Amino acid sequence: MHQRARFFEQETWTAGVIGLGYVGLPLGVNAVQRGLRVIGFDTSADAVSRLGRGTSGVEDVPDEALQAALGGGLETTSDETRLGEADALFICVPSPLTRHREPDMSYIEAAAATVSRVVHPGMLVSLESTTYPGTTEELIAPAAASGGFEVGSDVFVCYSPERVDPGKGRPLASIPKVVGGVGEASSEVAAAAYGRLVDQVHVVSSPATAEMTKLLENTYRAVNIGLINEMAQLAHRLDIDIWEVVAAAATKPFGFEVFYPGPGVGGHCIPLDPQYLAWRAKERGFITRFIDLAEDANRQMPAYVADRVAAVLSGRGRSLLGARILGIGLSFKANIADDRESPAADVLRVLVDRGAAVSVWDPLVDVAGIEARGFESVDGVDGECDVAVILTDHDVFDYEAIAASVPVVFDARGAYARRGLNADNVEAL
Ligand code: SAJ
Repeated sequence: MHQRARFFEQETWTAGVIGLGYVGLPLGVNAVQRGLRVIGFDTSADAVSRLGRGTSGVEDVPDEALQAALGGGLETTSDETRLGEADALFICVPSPLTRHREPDMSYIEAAAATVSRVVHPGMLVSLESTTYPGTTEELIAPAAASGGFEVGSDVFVCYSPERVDPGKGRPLASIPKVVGGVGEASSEVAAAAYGRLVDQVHVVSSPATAEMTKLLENTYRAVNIGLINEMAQLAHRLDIDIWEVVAAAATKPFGFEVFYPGPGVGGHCIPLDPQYLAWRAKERGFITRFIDLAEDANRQMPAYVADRVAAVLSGRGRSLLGARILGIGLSFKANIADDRESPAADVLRVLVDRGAAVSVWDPLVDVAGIEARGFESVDGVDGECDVAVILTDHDVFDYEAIAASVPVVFDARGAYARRGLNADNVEAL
């Protein structure tokens, strides 16, 4: 075994985490729980001081877990020079899209610049942010090599995609980790380091293979969600209940994974990640038709849901113009508070643009977040609405009480069908 791999396997080393968001913070807290020292770095001084006071702000890291980590070896800082004390750096920064839906590499580039300033002999540098194949070799390896170091002997570089499933409370250490190093030695060193963080490490032959692995995982989801959204529209046209069809198909014990139709695709992964692959493919003159088709299918769902709501109202002699609509659920998926890239917000904006008066009830999203989007926030069914629209099916809602309190419900999430609930004033996607 490479002597540096043995160090990571056997010694108590220091991890440096760049980016303390929904990926970096869980990684840092987990590393402390696994007996390591952690220097958590973020460019946001506010985030650093909030975390230093023991307030997580990240759904999957309870304040208590953060506070225990702070007492057990986690330090948070906005002073990047502190990262020079780390034996391994884990880059967990955002990889969003620009306004033109192209990769915004500014965060990864900034992290690479930090690496070039703090890297020292023996350091492992791992990129975890979702990105197009080639990023680690083209951006991270040169940064780690700056100062004349050689990757694979003086320093070690790999890519290891983050795998989080927000809101499910799945322990990070239980999620297998894919690792691809720049050369054999980097793979060995990275596998040893990650072997201290998670229970199962799967080594692949290159960083690009690992980068592509992550994009396959999330493109698979985007394409299958696009498929079921198209199937839902077809089923409605054929007067077939798609929720009944999905429940029936789900009885197949092999060869079928359940995906549900909905008002669109939100979050900071599924709507964005496939575009990183599509962009790199286009650079190589390859058109990723499935990615483009899924993007079309998913991005037109908010308008489709608004059309269905308009049809429900016109069936009751009402038009959207002046209709009072209660949007139930704002976050981008059930049982979490995160409303970033939320399709629920897209549906509500279409309804407002078409003349409806909209209020929003989501007990998981703070009122300020709802009002910042220009929606009135309510804390229940006030009975005054013409239609209630289920946009995010949190478990906390009493769906039977909702149906009993409003004239009609449009259920864009199959909340009633999936809970075996019946109400004759509920229409579903
Ligand atoms: N959605 C549907 N129908 C489905 C599944 C999801 O409409 O059948 C919608 C959701 O409502 C949501 C969006 O798609 O708006 C994304 O849903 P998601 O379940 O993929 O949730 P994320 O983005 O928080 O987490 C995903 C991870 N989820 C799962 O593996 C279940 C995974 O794809 C990645 O580990 C993670 O993004 C990431 O960070 O890349």
